Amino acid sequence: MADTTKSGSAKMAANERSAEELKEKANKYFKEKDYDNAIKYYTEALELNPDNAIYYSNRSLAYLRTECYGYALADATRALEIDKNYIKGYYRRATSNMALGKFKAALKDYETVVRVRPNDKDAKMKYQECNKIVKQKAFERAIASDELKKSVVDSLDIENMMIEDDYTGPKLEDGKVTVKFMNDLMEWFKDQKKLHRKCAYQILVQVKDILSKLPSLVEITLKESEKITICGDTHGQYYDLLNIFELNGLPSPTNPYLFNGDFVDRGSFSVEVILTLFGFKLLYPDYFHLLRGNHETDNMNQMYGFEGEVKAKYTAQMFQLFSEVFQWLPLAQCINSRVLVMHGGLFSEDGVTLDDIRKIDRNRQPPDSGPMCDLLWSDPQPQNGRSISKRGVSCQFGPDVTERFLTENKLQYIVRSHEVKAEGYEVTHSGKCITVFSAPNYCDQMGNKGAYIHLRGSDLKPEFHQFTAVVSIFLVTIMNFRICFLIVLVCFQTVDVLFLISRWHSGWAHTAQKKKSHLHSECVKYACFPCVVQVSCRYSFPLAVQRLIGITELSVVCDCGCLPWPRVLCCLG
Ligand SMILES: [Mn+2]
Repeated sequence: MADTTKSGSAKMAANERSAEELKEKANKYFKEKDYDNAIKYYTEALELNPDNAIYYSNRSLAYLRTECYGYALADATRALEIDKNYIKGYYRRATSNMALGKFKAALKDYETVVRVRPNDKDAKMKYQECNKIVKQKAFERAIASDELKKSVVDSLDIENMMIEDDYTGPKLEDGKVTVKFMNDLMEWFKDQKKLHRKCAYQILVQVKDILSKLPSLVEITLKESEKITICGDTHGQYYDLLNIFELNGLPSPTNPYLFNGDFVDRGSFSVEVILTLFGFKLLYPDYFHLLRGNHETDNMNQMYGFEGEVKAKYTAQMFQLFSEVFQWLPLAQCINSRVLVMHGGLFSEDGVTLDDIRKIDRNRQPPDSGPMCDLLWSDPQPQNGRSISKRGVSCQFGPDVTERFLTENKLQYIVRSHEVKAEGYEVTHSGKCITVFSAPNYCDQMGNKGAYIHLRGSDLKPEFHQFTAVVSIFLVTIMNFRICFLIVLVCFQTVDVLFLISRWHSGWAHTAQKKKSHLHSECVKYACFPCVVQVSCRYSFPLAVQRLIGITELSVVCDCGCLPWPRVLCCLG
């Protein structure tokens, strides 16, 4: 008996040692930003030593980096179950909750940290930032009920908006989108010029009208000889969108398209992407189709850049109108009663029918659960059954779930988007669940291909076409903003000197300097170069100076929570 205990504890000690080695290995991968391998080795370490809070906390951070917020939250929670005094665990859990938009839960964790470490200034700052958001949300909710049903459209006087004489860009012809307008618009946007706000409003009002007349489930029929192109996420990558049209031809009645959601956020040219897509919707309402993605929602737009971009390029009021239009985007599309297309995937429960989709009252922000949420958020998984979502929203569904759904609804297969794939597409569930993603080199760093699918009326067989990223936003931006760059850089240098001079007395310089120290190099990973400059500026300049040199709102991605959450925006002046 004594012997077995002894060898048992010896084995445990050996396990702990090898677990430590695995953790070290994982940490190394993490440092190299190879998060998938980091997760792999943290997981192996946890198999050997499942009661180590640090391993869970580290894996949680790796999950945060890969945006698997559901898993990150679970790991942080587990770390705290093991060791409730583990401060990092609270930080991780708070960050996960922030990312999931659960600000109250995050606040509670920051509260704990502040209580335990009353002298930790960093914790205090995060607590205050979070508290501000919670209060702001409460305020928004309080005023929201009064404004219910009131549309921005009612408060606009588009007819009487003046187009200044010096505006040489495209204009709608007699208030209508034409082929010429679309061609001019794409050229105009290509040169990074701004469409006049009157034209933007005209497009939005008209497209809202068209979309609101569509059912939540759009059904189309392709004749034998006809073909449709299905594209996945485009995420504000305007030059890649133009490349799709270059490779596959411009939209037309003989070249119909379906764009499967996530047009905006992340990329710097979301306004250009969405206005171009809306323009084509107006031009060919029956041959150009748009479905809603999880990023055509207020929460996502607030966190991932679109709201900031619209405010910078136009106004907050215009963002409100975008939001109204997004709420009318259909949720799914059925082709020849055989192929079902949606952004996310299938449902958290069996038994959902096409009729249930038709009946969804979609003119709203998606709820936290239920069919509407699932259509926008779920992901397929290789194993049978369902599991909790890595994202922390909706679920993951297995091949058996897909099979049952297809049989019950007499369908052949589903096409969805929502996940970046190295090849731009992926065929899973024995060919019954297809993913298509059309944002190559996603976030300027994933190195993935983009793809689109051709579907012909004759056989409905998916035909995949891949493409690579045209030109990095980095280069385009450098070319177009090089002068602004220099100015900003010079200003930045100057301010740094100013810091030195004014350190002894200036209040704002002190605060700014302190904040600056929270800028981690990691934070700028989603930002392109001008953003990096802006990020620095945001921390260095008082607001008035920021406005003066035309820096717009910008925050950064940071797991350490140095800012509540990213509003990445590349926009100088
Ligand atoms: Mn998505």
